[in-house]
Amino acid sequence: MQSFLNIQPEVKEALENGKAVVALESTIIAHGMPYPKNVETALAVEEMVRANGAVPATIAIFNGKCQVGLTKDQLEHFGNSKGVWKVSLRDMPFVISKNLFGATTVAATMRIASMAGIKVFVTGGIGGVHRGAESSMDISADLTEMAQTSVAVVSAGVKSILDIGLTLEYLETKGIPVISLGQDEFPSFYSSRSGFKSPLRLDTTEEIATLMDTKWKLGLTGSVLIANPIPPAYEIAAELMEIHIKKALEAAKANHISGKDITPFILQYIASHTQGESLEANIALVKNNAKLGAALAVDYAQLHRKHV
Ligand code: PSU
Ligand code: MN
Repeated sequence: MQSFLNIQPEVKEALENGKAVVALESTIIAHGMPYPKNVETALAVEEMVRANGAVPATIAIFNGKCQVGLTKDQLEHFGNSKGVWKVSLRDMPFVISKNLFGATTVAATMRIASMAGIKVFVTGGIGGVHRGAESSMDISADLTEMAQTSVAVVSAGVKSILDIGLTLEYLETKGIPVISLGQDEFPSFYSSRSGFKSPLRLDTTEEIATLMDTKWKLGLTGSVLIANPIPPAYEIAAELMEIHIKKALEAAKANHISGKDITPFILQYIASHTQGESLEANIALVKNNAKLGAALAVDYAQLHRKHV
């Protein structure tokens, strides 16, 4: 496995010394936001992780290697080139064996983070059960990966392009604790509300770190999903987003978009039909998640050192 992994020296040193490290995904850079905002955001998110006491490790597949920690030039490459694959678990063996370049989804990023020994991962929104999944069977590999890989995922909840109710059911089936920070309602990415009660609520990163530590010490493998509500100043009303989402879903159907292209298509459609407002919200919430993820990684590292 080591021959497939390439861990940047700073990240390696931090991991060897039990310091806090936060994994970050690259699909959000290559396929989730337009250039150059995507690269600016990726750098700002890394800076936010550092400012809060942890070492950032952005993960991608670079020339067939699972790269843990990217240089500025590598980030630029992922943000600004056309031939970058969107890599979920299914695509990993192909992209790696062909020495290609791939931006990793939540599922693939978690897996590579786990190979490297990283326990906290920050993203914007996870993939989940799509609307209409009862006939399309479109369920993201992010969920099955969260069922088995022991890396905590910090998100802003689940975007309502998905069926939030069914996604929460699936997470329950797979034994994944879902924690909303500081509120009883589960947030829905652009909005702090979703209409669904959060399965769990915790108010501090210390409590979340203790829950992670307890879960994994019990031998319960798999993720913990942390839902961090978007900062109020950037919220977009759920009713307003629903109009755009409905149109995006119709456009996806009309254009015969299928499989792995559905999520990026819908995200891009919404971004281009909301005059950039959704992009600004997206950037703000990812930074907010990076701050929380770094604090969580610091608490988890401290707890883990004490208990070893
Ligand atoms: N949801 C978002 N933003 C994103 C994604 C999902 O709000 O950028 C990306 C993530 O990389 C996620 C992936 O892991 O899409 C899920 O794709 P799929 O539904 O094809 O599994
Ligand atoms: Mn899918």
